[in-house]
Amino acid sequence: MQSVENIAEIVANFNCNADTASLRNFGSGHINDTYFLKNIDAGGSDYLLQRINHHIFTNVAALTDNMCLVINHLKTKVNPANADKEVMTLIPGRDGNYFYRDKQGDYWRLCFFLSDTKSYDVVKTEKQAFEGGKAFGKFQCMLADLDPDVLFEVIPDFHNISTRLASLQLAVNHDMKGRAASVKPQLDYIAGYAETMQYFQKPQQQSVLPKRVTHNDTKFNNVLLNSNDEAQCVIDLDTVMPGYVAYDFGDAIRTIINTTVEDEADLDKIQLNLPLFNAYTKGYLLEAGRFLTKAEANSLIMGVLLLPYMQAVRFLTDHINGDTYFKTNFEGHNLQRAKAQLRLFGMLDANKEALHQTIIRQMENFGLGAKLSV
Ligand code: GN1
Ligand code: MG
Repeated sequence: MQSVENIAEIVANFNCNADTASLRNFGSGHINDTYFLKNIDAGGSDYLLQRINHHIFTNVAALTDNMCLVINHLKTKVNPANADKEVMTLIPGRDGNYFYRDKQGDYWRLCFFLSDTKSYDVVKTEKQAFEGGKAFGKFQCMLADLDPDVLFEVIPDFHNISTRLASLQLAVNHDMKGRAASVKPQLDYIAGYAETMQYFQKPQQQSVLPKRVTHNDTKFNNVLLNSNDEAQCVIDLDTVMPGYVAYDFGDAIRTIINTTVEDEADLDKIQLNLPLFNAYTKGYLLEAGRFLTKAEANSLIMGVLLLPYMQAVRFLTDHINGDTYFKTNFEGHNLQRAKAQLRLFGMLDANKEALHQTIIRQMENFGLGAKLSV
């Protein structure tokens, strides 16, 4: 485990009852470091401690303001009796801030751990997928009346594929590690779809698609299900900022429809699980159908294609740059991730008509076609 030598200093700065001896690694994030801490009092709530990667999240104060705004808004929308179970709760530091900067310059936050919850890297059942869809749909729905302009853009152009492609080209031009030539097949493949994938950057789309408060990291493991596999809480609010709903739909589908993990080495194991796609879409539209416009509903399929494509571009860029952004477990990990995401993208692209029809059919099942505002 990566040691936290100054754990006593950090914990002393939060109003908490954490047992520092119980510290252990938690979760599988690629950016922040997350730790679990037990409560000293048996029966008291346990904690999650996170070191916020301030090389990537360069304005931790503004990011924290975003999180607080969103958390407070969500807590007004859920049943007050369950608010602390359905919405994450940040614990203030002794100075009243919801983060603490230690003597080494690292940034930390603490929140309550939600007991009896589960998260899944790979979805197994239609119930899990349906509940995940409901959770992310409800999340968007509860935030639909929050003005996105009040939120700080935590990472500018986060889901702007034009910018991501430009960063890939820059990495190739610099070729710091001499890796560009060996990934020519992947670069050529990406280039072949560059024009089509810039759909959300086109003025005709931007003029009809509303910017909303979106999560921007809707991997399935960012929704906590309870012990009965029912949706309980959406977590990882670092990247909550203005965006298009199709980004969140697409990123969730990227992890749900894939029969295997994001970084699968054996590309033939990557298959599309269509019943899970159907179930997620059903759960999502059940909630998001309350506010989606017709243009947004029609754009969902482009999100499904874009997110794995963009993820491949990002992983490949990091591989060429020498693995400076995403945490890696072995040499070539980012390349393996990029190849897996490209295989997934290819399969989604080949099935896009059928997937789009599924979305339309689900909308009609709920009578949403008529209800959608234009
Ligand atoms: C990163 O750290 P984690 O796993 O929550 C990344 C996401 C990617 C994801 C890929 C700030 O999220 O954008 O989709 O890895 N977060 C950031 O698994 O770049
Ligand atoms: Mg994240």
